[in-house]
Amino acid sequence: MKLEHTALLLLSLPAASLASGSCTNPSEKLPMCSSAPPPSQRLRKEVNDLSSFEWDAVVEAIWTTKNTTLADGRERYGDTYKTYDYFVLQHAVATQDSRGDQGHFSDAFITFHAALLLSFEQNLRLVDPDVALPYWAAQANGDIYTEDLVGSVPGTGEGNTVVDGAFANWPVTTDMDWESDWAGYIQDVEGATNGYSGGGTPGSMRGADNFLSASTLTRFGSPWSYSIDLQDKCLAESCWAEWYGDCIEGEFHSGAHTGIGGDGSGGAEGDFKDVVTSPNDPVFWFHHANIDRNRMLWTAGKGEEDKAAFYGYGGALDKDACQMKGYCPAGGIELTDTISALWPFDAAADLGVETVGEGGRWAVHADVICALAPDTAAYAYQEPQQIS
Ligand SMILES: *[C@@H]1O[C@H](CO)[C@@H](O)[C@H](O)[C@H]1NC(C)=O
Ligand SMILES: [Cu+2]
Repeated sequence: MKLEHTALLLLSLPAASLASGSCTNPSEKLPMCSSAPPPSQRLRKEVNDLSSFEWDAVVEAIWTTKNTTLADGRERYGDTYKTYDYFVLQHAVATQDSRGDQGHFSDAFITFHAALLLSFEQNLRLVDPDVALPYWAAQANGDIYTEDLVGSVPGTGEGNTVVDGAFANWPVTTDMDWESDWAGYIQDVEGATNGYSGGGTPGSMRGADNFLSASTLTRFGSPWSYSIDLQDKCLAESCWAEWYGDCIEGEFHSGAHTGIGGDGSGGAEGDFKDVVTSPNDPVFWFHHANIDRNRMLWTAGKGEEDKAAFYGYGGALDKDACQMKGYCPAGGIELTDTISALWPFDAAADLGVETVGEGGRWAVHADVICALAPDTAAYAYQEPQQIS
């Protein structure tokens, strides 16, 4: 079954009415983790709050991961260095798991993306230890589509390619050799096979249904922002299913992808709209960091009882969060399951956390809720200073 970001906008589920302080975890009982608070937390700031020096450092580090090969990067930055495309494909494989999407349209959306962002940020910090991933609060008075920031939407180059901004002419890989360069990252997972090996045009690092063939970042859509009321509404939601399924999905998350990415002709989707490879557009990181910030804000507002119930994270039993009834993946999204096991996160090396998962290596969903909590993560979000 193919799900698109668009499809989700059309859905509106009836809001379940659970009183606050009453989240239960329907999938399993787990002891709450005992992660110690970190000695200090680096600050993830709103893009408009970075000094130009800080923003330039972020941009430079992102470009460096795009431009530096795996071999050169390992030599310069150490054995855990990854190229930018590694993260694009880790995301792609999550979406094409034979059990169903391991990163979208279920409770696992938040945990998968929080892990992906942290791994990406840690990789940037190998290149430049002073950077932290910024977020984009996406309010109308915080315009990001500028020459200084992420450039125009729609793209103003030929075929709506993005030719201005910090990521002007950003390369999207169109000569990928999946078998020789990437297939080796796929793990053996019982009951799961990988369905990703490339895009709609041969060699393209895009989704199989996307016939966009441009070799640089393309945006067909229009500027997108949300009203702060939407954020407030989400923060007031009770438990995981209501918060994610009824509030964060739809306008908040998919609205940006669909609105900015847009559609071209002949089956071409803008890069940010392609649910398989949307990290091809660097705005991905800033948008998803804002969603992760909302996770932090929302959980910080909850009591100990809800925390002990993992805020009602319900995995496959959480039919409200599995937006399309009957869509839930056939496995992989319970608290103690490895996050996107076909191409997983190494808890220590990629995320800097200890996992409660079996075997002690791959991060599980519970780790995000425990070890990447407001008081346990190595990072925290600074509230927006410039925009409201
Ligand atoms: C990366 O390569 C692009 C050309 O594709 C170039 O414009 C940019 O300056 C390079 N940046 C870094 C940090 O290597
Ligand atoms: Cu995604």
